[in-house]
Amino acid sequence: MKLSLNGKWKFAKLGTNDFKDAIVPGCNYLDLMRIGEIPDPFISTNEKKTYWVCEQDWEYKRRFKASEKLLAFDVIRLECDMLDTVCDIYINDILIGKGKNAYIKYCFDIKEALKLGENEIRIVFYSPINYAHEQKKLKDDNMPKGDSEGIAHIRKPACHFGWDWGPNLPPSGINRNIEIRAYNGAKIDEVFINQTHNDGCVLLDINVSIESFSDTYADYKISIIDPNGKRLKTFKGTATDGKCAESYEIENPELWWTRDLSNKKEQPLYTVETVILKDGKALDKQTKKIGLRTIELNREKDCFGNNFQFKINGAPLFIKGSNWIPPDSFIDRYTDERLEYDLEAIKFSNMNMIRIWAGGYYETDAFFDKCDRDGILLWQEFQFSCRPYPFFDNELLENVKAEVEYNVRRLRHHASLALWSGNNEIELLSYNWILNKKYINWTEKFFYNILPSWLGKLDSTTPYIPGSPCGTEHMKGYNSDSSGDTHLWQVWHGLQPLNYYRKRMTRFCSEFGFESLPDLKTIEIFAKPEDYSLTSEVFSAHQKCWNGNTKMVYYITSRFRLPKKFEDYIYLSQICQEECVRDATEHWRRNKGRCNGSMYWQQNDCWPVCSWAGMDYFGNYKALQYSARHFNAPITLSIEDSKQQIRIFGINDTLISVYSRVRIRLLGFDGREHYSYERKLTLVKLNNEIVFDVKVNDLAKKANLKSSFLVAELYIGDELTAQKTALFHKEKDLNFPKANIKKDIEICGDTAVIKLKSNSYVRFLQLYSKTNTTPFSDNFFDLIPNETKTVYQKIEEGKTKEDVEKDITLFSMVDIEPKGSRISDRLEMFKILASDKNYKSFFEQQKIPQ
Ligand code: BMA
Repeated sequence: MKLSLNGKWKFAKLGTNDFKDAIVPGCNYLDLMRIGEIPDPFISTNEKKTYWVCEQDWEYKRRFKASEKLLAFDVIRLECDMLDTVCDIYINDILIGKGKNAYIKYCFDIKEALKLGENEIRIVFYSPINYAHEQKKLKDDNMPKGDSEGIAHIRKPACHFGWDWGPNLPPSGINRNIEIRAYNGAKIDEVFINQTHNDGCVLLDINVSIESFSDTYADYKISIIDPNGKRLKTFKGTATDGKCAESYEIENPELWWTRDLSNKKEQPLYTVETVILKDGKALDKQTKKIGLRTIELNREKDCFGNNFQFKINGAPLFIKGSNWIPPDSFIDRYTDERLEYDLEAIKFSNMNMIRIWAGGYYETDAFFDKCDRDGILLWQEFQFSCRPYPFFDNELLENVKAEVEYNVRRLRHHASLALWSGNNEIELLSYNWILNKKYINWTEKFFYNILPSWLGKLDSTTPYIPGSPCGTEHMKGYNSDSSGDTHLWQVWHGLQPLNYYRKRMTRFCSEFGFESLPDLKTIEIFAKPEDYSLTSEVFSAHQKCWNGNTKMVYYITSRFRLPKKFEDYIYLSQICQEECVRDATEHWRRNKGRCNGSMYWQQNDCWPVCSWAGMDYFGNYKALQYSARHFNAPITLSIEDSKQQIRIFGINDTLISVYSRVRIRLLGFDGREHYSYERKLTLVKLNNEIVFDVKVNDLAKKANLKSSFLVAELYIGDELTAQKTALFHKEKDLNFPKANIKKDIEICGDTAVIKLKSNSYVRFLQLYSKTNTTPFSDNFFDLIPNETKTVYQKIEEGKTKEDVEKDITLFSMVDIEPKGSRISDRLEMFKILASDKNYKSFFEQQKIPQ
C-alpha cells in the first residue's frame, strides 16, 4: 500500500512559526519565489540578493491521515527519494530519522510513530553552508579557505555552492517523491542480474534477495521476456533464507550497441520480471530492463604509451560526447519532458557517450533508462570534485559508503553504464594542498583502495578509473599524451590559439572547451537592453569564469573584426566556440586508434549564463550543438588544412564498409568553379583514409585564394552525407560579397520547410528564430553559391507561413559592422593578453607535456 505525501506542505524559517505554502517535491528557493518573498535568482543580479536563504534553517510540515487499513500492515515506511540534505524528520514530534546525504534514498520505519487518523510530518533542514562551516571547524582546520570552506563535509552537489558556470544558491528541501509504503510478509530487496557472453550466447544469472518481515517463506516467479515482448522463460519456486537464484541462457541474443554502431532507433532490451507471492497473492514486484552487451576499457600498452579505448561487444569505439552538469540549480523542477528534449540534443549531435561530471548528481533512473533505450553510454562519476575530502573522518566515510552502495546497486544493471570514475580533477589540483600530507594520502587511499574495493563487491564488470583525468598512478602521468584521459584547457584558460589542440595527441580527451554567450532569447530573460555590455554588472554576474568575457573578446579578435553591436558578440563567440571544439575533435578523429575519444566541456547549463555549454539553459542550441552533428557524424569527411597543405580524410566509425563518392571543388565566392576532383571509394568499416591531398600552392595557381573556398562533399548513394568547407585565410582578412539570399518557406504539417539559395558564398549563415527555441535541422552553415539548402524547423500548431517568415531572420559574417579600426582591434587583443594572469598562463600553457 502507498500513500503519497507529495503536494501541498507548509514551510517557515525555523523557529518563526510564520508558515507559508510550499510544494513538494520542491526546495526552499522555489517556494520562496512562488510566494513572492524572493525575486527569481536567475534574473539580473538577484543571485546575490537571495543568497541569505541558504544561511537559514527551514522547517517543512504537513498533515496526513493514517487509516486502520494502513496501520494493520506488518511494516510501514517513510520513503524519501531525495532529501537535500542535513535534516531531522519527525512524525507526531517523534524523531524518526536523520538525513545527511542527498544522494541516498532514505527509508525510515515509522509504524511506532503513527496514530490512527490525523498525523503530522515535519522535516527540519539545516543551513548547508553553516553545517559545512561547523563541520570544518570540528573536523579539520587546515584546508582551503574561501566562501565554500568545508563543503567537502556535506554530501550534496558541490556546484550548489557556485562553480565557474554556476550560481552560489545551495537549496534545501524535499527534492523528489516522498511517500509512505506499507508491506506485509516480505518485499523484494534487490534483483541482481549478471550476464556472461560466450560463443554467441548470453547466460543470465539472476539473484534475488528478499526482505522478510515475518518468518513466512515466499514464493517467486521470474520471467524473462525478449525485446519483442515474447516470454522466453518463467521460473517458479520458493525462496529460502530470503534468497533465490535462477540461470537462463539466451541463444541468438539481440545485442545492445551504441547508436552509431547500430541501425536501430531504439536498442533491444530484455525484461526480467520478478514477483514474490504468498498463497498465490503478489506481495511485491520488480521489473528490470537489460541490454545484452559487454563493455571494456582497453588500457593496454601500445606504441604510443597506454591506450584509453572503450570497446562494446569487442568492437573499438571512438567516443564522441560531452560533459553533463546538473540541468537546473533547482533540480526538483527538471521535468521528464525536458530530459527527453535534452537527450534529443545529444542524439542530434551524434554523441555516443555523456560524462556525468562529479560536482553534481548520480543521474536518475529515468536518465539511465532513456540512454539504455537510445544507445548512449554514460560515464558516471562518484561525486567528489576539485577539492580534498576528509575521508579520515569515519562519519563521512560511513556516509559515503552508504551512498556508493545505494547508487551502484541502483545503476549497475544499465546497459548504458560504461564507466565509474572516482572523481573530477582532485589529483590534478592536489598541488594546491601538497603540503597537507594527510589529505594527499587519504586521496590515494580512498580512490585507489577503499572505493575500488567497495565497488569490486558490487559491480565487477563495469570499468573503473580513480578519477578524471587519470594518469599512470596516484598524481603521476595525468594529462599526458601517452596515457589516461585528459582535461585540456590550453585553449581558453591558457589563451593558446583556437586550433592549438592539433599539437596534442591525447589518448582520450574528456574535457576541453570554449565559452560563448547564450542565445538572445535567453539574454532577454535575465538582462535588460541597458545591460547589454560584456562589462555591465548583469553580464559580469552571469559570467562565473575569471576574466571570461574578456577572453571571449580576445579570441574573437584573433579571427574576426570586433563588432560594433553587442548582439554580434553572441554570434561571434558561438562561432569561436564551434571552431575550437570542431577543430580539436576532427583532429582527434583523424588520429583514431591513437586517440579514442573527444568529449567537450560542456553539454548543458544549470541557469542562464555565459559558459562552455553547447546548449543554453532554456534549450537554445548554440552554433556548437549544430556543428557537433557534423563533426561527430559516424561517417564523414574531415579537412586537415594548413598554410601549405590540404588533406581530406574519409572517416567511418561504423561496423559496415560503405561505397561512396567524394567530390572536391575550389569555388570562387561568386560561385565560379576553379577546380574540381571526384573519387569513388569504399570507406572501410572502423577506418580512416586520406581521400585527397594537395598543396595549397597548387590551388593558388588555379584561383585567387582570397576570394575562393574549398568544398568537400561525401555522397553515399545519391545522398549528400557530409559537406565540409575550408577558407585559406582568416575571416577578418577577407572581403565577403554581400549576398542576395532567397528564402522560401512552406509549411508542411507541423514543420516549416525553409529553402535557401544565394547568388554568392555565405559564411556561417545563421537562421535565427525570435520566438521558437525548437532547433533547426541545421544552422550556422556555409551556403554554397547557386545551390539550394533546405532546413526544417518544427513549429507550433496554427502558425502560418507569414508568422514563420516574420519570425526567422538570416545573419552571416558579412552583416557584422566593425567597431573600430584594425589597429584598435589589435590593441584590445594585446591589452587582454598583457593582463597579469592571462600573460602568465599564456606562457605556462605553451609547454607540451611528454
Ligand atoms: C573543468 C571541469 C569543471 C570546470 C571546467 C571549466 O576542469 O571539471 O570543474 O567547470 O573545467 O573551467
